[in-house]
Amino acid sequence: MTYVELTKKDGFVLLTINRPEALNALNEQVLDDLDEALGMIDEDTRCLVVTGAGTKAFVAGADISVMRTQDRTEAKRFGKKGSEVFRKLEMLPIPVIAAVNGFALGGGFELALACDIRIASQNASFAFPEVTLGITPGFGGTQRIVRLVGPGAGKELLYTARRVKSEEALRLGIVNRVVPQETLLDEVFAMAASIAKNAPIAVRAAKRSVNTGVLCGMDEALAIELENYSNCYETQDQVNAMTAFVSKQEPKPFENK
Ligand code: DAK
Repeated sequence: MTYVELTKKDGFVLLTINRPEALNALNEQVLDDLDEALGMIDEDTRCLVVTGAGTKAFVAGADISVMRTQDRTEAKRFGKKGSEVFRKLEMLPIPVIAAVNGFALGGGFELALACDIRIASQNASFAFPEVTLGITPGFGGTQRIVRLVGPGAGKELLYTARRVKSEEALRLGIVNRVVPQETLLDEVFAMAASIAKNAPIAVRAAKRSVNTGVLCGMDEALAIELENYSNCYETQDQVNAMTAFVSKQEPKPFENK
């Protein structure tokens, strides 16, 4: 892969978009590499962290020099590719944390929105500049932002292209936490590690319940939760953890069984 690096950590994996000379902008090769990298996440991985190389940008958007030359057909194909890769990321069975270390603009904001959790550095900023370029977001941003912050706040960001700094992003609910850039990765790694030590079958079931249930009416969503919840029973991890609790023993590490 040319522009994406995967680094295995203890129980989780760090994925770095590595094209700092263009502030990690997304061209076809970056999207292909991202797709390939997501295909390499194995069953042992319990959490994924996504970040951008360097200290300036998470991802400064889709590559404008590529988009400038596209006609409507090519734009549709490029949008479809990005949309599918981001959906693949969103639908990974494991939690995904975006460590937003700088500009998250356009397609970069959309990439962060496809993750489950966003932690931002103090210098991070978010915007949809697409309408200043004569287009709209094309990698799922219009749909994910309104689901995250509601239609009123989401539409304001989409229509105005206003750049939101990390503290405002925190108030709007775009990010979960804001931390100094120097400690961003350490804090995100600590969160990834805390997820990784929990029962993987249960964590994945919780993600499935949220991702599927949020798109349904309440009755259907509760039925989905019930199914995912009851499927955790009779797993080795559930039996061992509850047995350890009632017998006041130290719980064993979870084995994903
Ligand atoms: N594309 C290509 N190159 C980019 C880039 C981008 N989005 N962002 C930055 N770069 C490049 C710059 O051209 C520059 O390259 P060189 O000139 O050194 O060769 C290098 O990165 C460093 O950038 P600057 O010199 O501009 O750095 P500054 O600190 O002065 O400014 C900046 C940083 C982030 C404020 C500025 O670079 C900037 O405004 N960048 C563009 C941000 C932006 O507008 N992003 C949103 C792009 S629109 C769709 C599919 C996808 C999308 C929409 C529709 N369909 C197919 C339907 C998504 C759209 C977008 O993402």
